[in-house]
Amino acid sequence: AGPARRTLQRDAFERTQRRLTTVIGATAVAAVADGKPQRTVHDARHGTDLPGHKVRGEGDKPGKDATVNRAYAGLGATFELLLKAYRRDSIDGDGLPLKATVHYDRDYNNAFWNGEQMVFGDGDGEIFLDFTIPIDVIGHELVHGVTQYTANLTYFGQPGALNESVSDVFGSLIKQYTLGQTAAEADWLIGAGLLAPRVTGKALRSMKEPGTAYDDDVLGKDPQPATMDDFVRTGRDNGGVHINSGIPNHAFYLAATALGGHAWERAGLIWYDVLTGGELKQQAMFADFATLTVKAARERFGDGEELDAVSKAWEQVGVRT
Ligand code: ASN
Ligand code: ZN
Repeated sequence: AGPARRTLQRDAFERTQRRLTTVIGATAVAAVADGKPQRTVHDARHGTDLPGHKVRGEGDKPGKDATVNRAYAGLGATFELLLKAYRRDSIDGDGLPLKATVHYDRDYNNAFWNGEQMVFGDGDGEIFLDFTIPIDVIGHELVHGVTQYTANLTYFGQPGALNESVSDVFGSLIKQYTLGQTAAEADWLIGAGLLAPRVTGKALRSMKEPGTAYDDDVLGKDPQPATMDDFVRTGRDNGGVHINSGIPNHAFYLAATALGGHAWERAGLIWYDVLTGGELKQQAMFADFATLTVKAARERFGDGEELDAVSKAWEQVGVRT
């Protein structure tokens, strides 16, 4: 078999072992994957040019800037969960170098994946603090990259809320994996530690109790529903992508806690199978996603407690499978 055919025959595991790393002239040099990330962190120095000035590369020792060090560690934790739990070699499954820019703009109250890299604001200190503080937020943003390379869920309405939810699910799993927590031990919050002291709240979102993350004069009340009875129809926020994500988030929480143990091992694997399995359409609705998780649970674990937990979880949030 020639190189092209061998490329086609590589399975996901082999891709993590062997990948193209450099092209010198016309010569492609294959290198054995080392199971390590290739991280670079840049500093925008409060400007908006990307990627900005490189301040830390892979293997470099920690520097003085805690924001840079947190970003570097968060990229590493995300890489590690993907590799160890799902045998995925980086965001694209093929060793994509992980790039992050910190200190983006001034008082910038967000973090995002721009299609190529991570960008973190420092927050304004009034509502939000530094967006590199919660490791689940770092993971959330990077998982937008995984979704982009796999199911590529359309960022509007229900498919958009699924896109958001997948980022919350794996963002939370990255935190749980890093802390070695079981489903029972996890806080199931997204963005704990991000809210400024004067804001009344605990986090950006709660997968355990959507709608209870904050209730504040400035931010208002957490608008997330936990079940379809409270589904929000709105044109804002791309059709409520950060609002209705509470429903699939809660379904994952229910399935994972019913199963117990490490959530990334069974519930997480089922969700990962759906995200990357090729059957999830870009325009998938909650019911489509739910049906595929039931199918994935059966294919992965047979007719057992995983299937039961996943089916019951969707039923509890009012999504028919
Ligand atoms: N932090 C936001 C998110 O990941 C930014 C965005 O892309 N809307 O959902
Ligand atoms: Zn997001």
